[in-house]
Amino acid sequence: MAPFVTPVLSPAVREALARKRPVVALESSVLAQGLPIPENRHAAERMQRAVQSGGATPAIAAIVRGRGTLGLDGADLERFLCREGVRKVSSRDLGVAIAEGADGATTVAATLVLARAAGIEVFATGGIGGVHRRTSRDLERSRQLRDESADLPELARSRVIVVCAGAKSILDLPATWERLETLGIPVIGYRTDELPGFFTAQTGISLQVRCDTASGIAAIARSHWSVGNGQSVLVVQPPPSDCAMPGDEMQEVIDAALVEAERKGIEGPMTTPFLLAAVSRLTKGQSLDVNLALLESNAALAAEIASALTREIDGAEGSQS
Ligand code: PSU
Ligand code: MN
Repeated sequence: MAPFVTPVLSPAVREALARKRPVVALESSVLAQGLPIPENRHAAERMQRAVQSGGATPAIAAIVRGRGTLGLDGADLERFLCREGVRKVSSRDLGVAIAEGADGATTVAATLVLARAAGIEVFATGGIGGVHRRTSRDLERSRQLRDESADLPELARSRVIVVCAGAKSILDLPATWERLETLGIPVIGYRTDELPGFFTAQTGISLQVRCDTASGIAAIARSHWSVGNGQSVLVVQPPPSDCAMPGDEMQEVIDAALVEAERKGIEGPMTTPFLLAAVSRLTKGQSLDVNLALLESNAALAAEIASALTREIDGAEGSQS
């Protein structure tokens, strides 16, 4: 078997990890595929600043010219923000991108693989991928077939706390919710009792666990892993209330985007980026404001949780000595 190669770390990330200081992983697919130019740059700046303000070190994950990297910055980050020749990389694409020496923007799934390899325990993103809605093409081919993100199985094997705003209603939310349960992935509502739907706080899906403090979330994650569980702990936070969109308005837009995707025969990895772009066009950019605001607030919460986790370790070490 080929030797295990750990990701390349930026000096800041390397130092923080060596000193056991809080680090928050960030994905790059949202920058290179999920958001348009120039909002992708604003997102990178706002997320990294929010992590730093929370006392943690941001670590953007990516495949940089074939090397798994945590702490994408400088000229490399610029290339990703200009999006030229940067492919979308999910977990199964990692090996191909590395072998080909390519630039690859990592999805939640691929970011989890890199975070795991580097020992990073907290990750902030916008929305996770999930079970897509069944299209009429799916029905034509087979009753069983439908698109399902690799984010879900990867969440099921990564001991990482993932902070997000739920999943977008471009997905089949009830099916996604059920799959999270099947996979044994705890979902904790941060200051909410309802699963958020990314642009909106309301989806009508009731959560079973709510926790209003970062230290409480850190404690739940430690307990979850203490019995030998290997799944992520998913923390869901509603979008900031001053810019969240009404659920019914969003539904119309999403339905229109789905019709357009079907008509154009969009499928596979192009589906998520296509739907995101269509939603932003149909809301005349309003969805982008929410998107940036929630990315920032998720990054801030992740930094708080990462700090609480390191305090727990400090506390445990302190009590042993
Ligand atoms: N959801 C969003 N914005 C995004 C994505 C999802 O609101 O940018 C991206 C993430 O990188 C996620 C990926 O991991 O899309 C899921 O893609 P797929 O469904 O092809 O697995
Ligand atoms: Mn897919």
